[in-house]
Amino acid sequence: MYKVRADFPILEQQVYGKPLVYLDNAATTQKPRAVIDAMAEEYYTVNANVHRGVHYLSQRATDLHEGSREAVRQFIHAVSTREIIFTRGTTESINLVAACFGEQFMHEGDEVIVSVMEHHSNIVPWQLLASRKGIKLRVIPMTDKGELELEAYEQLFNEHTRIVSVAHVSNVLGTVNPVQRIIQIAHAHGVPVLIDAAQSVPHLAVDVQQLDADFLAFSGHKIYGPTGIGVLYGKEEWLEKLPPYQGGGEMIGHVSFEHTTFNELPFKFEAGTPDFVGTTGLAAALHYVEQIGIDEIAAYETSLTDYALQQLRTIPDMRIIGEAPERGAVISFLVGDIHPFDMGTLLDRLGIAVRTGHHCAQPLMQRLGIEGTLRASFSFYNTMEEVDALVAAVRRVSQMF
Ligand code: C6P
Repeated sequence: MYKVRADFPILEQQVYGKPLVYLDNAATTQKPRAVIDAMAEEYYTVNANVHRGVHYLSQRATDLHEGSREAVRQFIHAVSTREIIFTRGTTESINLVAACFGEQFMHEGDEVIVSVMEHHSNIVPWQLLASRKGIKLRVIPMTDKGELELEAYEQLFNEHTRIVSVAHVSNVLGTVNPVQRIIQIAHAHGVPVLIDAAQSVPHLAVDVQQLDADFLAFSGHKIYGPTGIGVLYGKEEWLEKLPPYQGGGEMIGHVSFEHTTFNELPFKFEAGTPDFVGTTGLAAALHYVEQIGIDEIAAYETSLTDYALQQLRTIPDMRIIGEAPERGAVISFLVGDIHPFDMGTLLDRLGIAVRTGHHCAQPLMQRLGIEGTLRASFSFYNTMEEVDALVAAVRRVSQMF
């Protein structure tokens, strides 16, 4: 795996005279040359607006853009490219479902089920809908180890339940939630499910058909692609029933002042000029990941995470936040009563980039009774030596307090 590091020039640098140890991959991943080059190449040689021109460059740009949609379809095993909507990222994808599904299928008193470990982007869009339409949020609780309580989840269903929206992998606890089971239970009640796959698609194989997910959202920048591009997968039967998200060019069939018709899927949900260079970058990133192999990535990152957990636990007063057995490449921790921000700032001076704070999951922090954590999150380009550097630095900093 170590040979891939050469593909990421940014990792070669030093910060404060120390080798950079980048362990903030859950926030965003670094970009391989293949992604940067594919985007630069498009700007240098192809750039033209898509779906609009009869001219050569526009047709080439359109082919690239639609080819990228096909690459996404293959990567998550969707049935059709009609089910792949390009968005700005996970946040916009979830907002789209909350707005459009909410508009069509939810009325005052109806309920959405989310979990206590959701990122704000899977809470606030539903709260906005609540303030517009008077719907209610119901919350799946979790154990102290950070596992969702499935019996309590089943109890939340009633005749008002319209949709379930849960994270596949927690960006704080690392817990891999049993989404297949969560979907089965929802479907047994006739309720569709949206999966927030921001932290799963980059790290483990995701097959929307096998999961039987109704909607699934992820971000390009967390899977080695560019910022500003993301995906909403939706089953065609659902997408057909939803109203458009935004109005503008691209999403229309015919416009007159008297009556406007809308474009077919997936364009109905893609108003305005799309980020067609971003989609090229995303496709290059997915191709890059496929070349390494998502199962190889999962296995390597698991060994890295297991090793890090084992080593971190040798530090006195270490508290790992999130002890679910099924976990991804994310470790949250606290040491004694050292404030995460203080520890994070000192780790930074030693070249170690981790995230500190509430990680956009304040209700989860409230459940845990803490204000925030330190969080190390891994990628396949991280090494065991970098884990050693993290552990040595945490030990050193904790001795200073
Ligand atoms: N979490 C983190 O450091 P966007 O910002 O749209 O690309 O992704 C939002 C999002 C949604 N769900 C989950 C589970 C996430 O982890 C994130 C992004 C980053 O944890 C930035 S706050």
